[in-house]
Amino acid sequence: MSSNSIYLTREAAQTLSTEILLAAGLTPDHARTVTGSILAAQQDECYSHGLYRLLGCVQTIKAGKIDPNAVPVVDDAAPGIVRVDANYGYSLLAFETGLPKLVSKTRQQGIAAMAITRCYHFSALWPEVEAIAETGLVALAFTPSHSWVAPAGGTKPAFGTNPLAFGWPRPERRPFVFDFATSASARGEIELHRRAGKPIPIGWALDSEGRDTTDPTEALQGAMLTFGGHKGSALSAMIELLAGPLIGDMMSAESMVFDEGAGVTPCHGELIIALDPHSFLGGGVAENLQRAESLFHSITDQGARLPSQRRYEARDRNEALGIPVQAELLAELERVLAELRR
Ligand code: NDP
Ligand code: PYC
Repeated sequence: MSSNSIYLTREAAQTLSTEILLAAGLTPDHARTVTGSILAAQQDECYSHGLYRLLGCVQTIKAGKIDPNAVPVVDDAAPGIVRVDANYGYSLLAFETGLPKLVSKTRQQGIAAMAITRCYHFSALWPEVEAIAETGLVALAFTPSHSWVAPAGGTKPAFGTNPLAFGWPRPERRPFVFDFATSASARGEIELHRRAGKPIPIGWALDSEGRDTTDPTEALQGAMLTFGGHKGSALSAMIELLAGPLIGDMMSAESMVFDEGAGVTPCHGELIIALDPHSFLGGGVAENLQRAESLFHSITDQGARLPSQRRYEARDRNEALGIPVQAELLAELERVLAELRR
């Protein structure tokens, strides 16, 4: 939490987010699911996908491309596949609608996948893999975005920021979860640096001439870079393919064309894969999950931390304190709500 931040009660933050989204025109179900994701991110201090995203939601709804009334349609496509057509609404209601079928198919088959298609997607993926891992399943999630990221060795955008998230169930503990963009940073993180007037580290992006830059505005106009050079580049390509052609939806470059310069939240698909340890292991689940714990201990016992540890600590701290929000952002959101009501 930064020095110019204050705490809102959970109810106040929920009311503010819900009222903005309803006033912008979303249905109550979309407003509820979008608010759920945004507040989870804000409470866990994942600010690039927290309350600040409401500004992008309002801009996206005003631009008139998203269907604010979209009702997701579930298709039981195959024994191990559920498809959810978001019908050009936000991804989050589609995820909520398809999740019970994904979980039941995974328990029946041992492995199942959910393809969400034709969705507007702005959110962090960890709430999704964490929710699946909380049911005792292992989960992976992938999504493209807009082509903002250059391949390793190139200078022109070809990939999205393409996040990859993983969740693993732990006995008596919150799941082991990681979730990161395959670009060196999420685009939202660069936008937050721009808003704060702060430089970005070298290695995050190139300017439009293909030179290293620390200027967030130049970075947003140029090309972002993948993390880990060719490794992040290959993972990013994999995500384009898995959550694009494999499920019949747009890759990041196609989603950018579909945007027609509106500059709103990307529209594309998302792929979620779930695996049931019981089907793989029969009676040996407890013993094998215990073996996984020894891996986690080998990390933490030497003073390193697990991914999500910071997030879970923030969640617990803010459970008592409230939802942290920067004073300037809060004022901006209140102005946006007042304008929407005018
Ligand atoms: P980060 O680079 O901040 O990395 C996030 C992951 O790495 C978290 O799991 C984090 O755990 C873990 N981590 C960070 N530091 C350490 C450390 N020292 N030791 C161990 N683990 C560590 O995230 P990004 O900026 O790449 O992505 C942020 C978010 O943006 C993600 O939630 C992603 O889903 C979202 N995103 C969404 C997109 C979309 O199209 N919808 C596109 C791109 C990104 P912890 O949280 O505990 O710090
Ligand atoms: O931060 O890169 C990002 C992002 C893209 C779409 C949603 N978040």
